[in-house]
Amino acid sequence: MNSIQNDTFLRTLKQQNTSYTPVWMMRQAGRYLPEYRNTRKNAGSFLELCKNNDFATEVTLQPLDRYPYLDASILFSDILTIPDAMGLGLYFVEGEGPKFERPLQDEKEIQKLDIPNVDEKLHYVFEAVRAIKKALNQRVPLIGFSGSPWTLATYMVEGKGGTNFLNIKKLVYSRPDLMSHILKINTETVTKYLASQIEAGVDAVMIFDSWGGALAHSEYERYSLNYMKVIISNLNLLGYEHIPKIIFTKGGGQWLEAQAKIGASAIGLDWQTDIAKARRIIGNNITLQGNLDPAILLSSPKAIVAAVKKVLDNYGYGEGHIFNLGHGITQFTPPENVQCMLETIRSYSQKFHIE
Ligand code: 1CP
Repeated sequence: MNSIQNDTFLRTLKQQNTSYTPVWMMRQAGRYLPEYRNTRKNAGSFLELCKNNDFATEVTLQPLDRYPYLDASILFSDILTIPDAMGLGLYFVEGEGPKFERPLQDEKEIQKLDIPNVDEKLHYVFEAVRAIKKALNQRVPLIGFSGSPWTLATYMVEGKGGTNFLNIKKLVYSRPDLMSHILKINTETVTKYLASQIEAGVDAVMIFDSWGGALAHSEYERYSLNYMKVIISNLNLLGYEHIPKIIFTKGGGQWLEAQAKIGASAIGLDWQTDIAKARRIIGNNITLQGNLDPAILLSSPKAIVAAVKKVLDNYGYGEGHIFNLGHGITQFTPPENVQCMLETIRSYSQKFHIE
């Protein structure tokens, strides 16, 4: 049962025929949009935007209202809602990004870490999904998401973003037992979190492994990929085989063979990865999502048109490509440059879909 009006994104996740390449952008609701900054001011804080259904719905729909050529929406929330629900105390300092009041700093705290009551502590997320689905009125699909167990752990141990990951890597190399305790708890929690988002109505889920690329080559599968694999298997066992699952490891372009084996419907690529080579490695049974450098959107329409065409040319003919940025859109992006990117994708991509 799928009565979504624009199902191009969902069809591409199943490698089915479409007449153009669908697109959405990581962080498409955010600070580059004046209407977002305005709503955020009214809400008072970022967390209030996430916790209040009306605000979360408003900002989720803002990019879709501005850009009719977007083919998917993404739940407005954050990956850090999970450690917050675990009691770590998420807060934001203006201009400094997210922080935790109680990061995991010693063995005792790590041993005490437990799976939270997701439906109770994160009910505001599932309510937001229901409210957004209603407001979307089947225009485009809604993507639900979570951080990967490893990426969540980086924030839980480091206590904030923007570090060089030395605390967590010390734990990896000196106390793998404690590391695996955290990752197992995160895996159970993420499974439950995504299952409840699906029950609330999301049409696809994405696991953001934003910091998987911080791991050494020899440690990526053990500390990040394998736990994403467990989440996908768990969701399938719970009866959600039909829900497409996207994984994205930032800095993960050298591990594509391994990523292709965990049962994901799509693999996200950052801008450092060659999408043509990725397609040769992965084949045509898994969709690729990406991978324009978000910094190109700071340049001129001429440069943007050329760069967008290059990504589409490099993927080449046939189905199975969802256009996206290689990471989140930056807050300094002029909104009209996004329009230029979207128009180019819509017009130029059609030739790649003629049977
Ligand atoms: O208004 C503000 O000041 C808040 C900025 C902001 C926004 C708009 C944060 C804080 N989170 C979000 C929303 C958000 N975060 C979305 C929703 C909507 C959308 O895409 O349109 C999503 C999917 C996320 C996911 C997220 N949060 C990730 C994974 C994706 C990625 O970018 O790698 C990560 C790593 C976070 C942590 C986080 N939350 C916020 C910030 C600034 C950060 C990054 C912190 C760091 O530097 O490590």
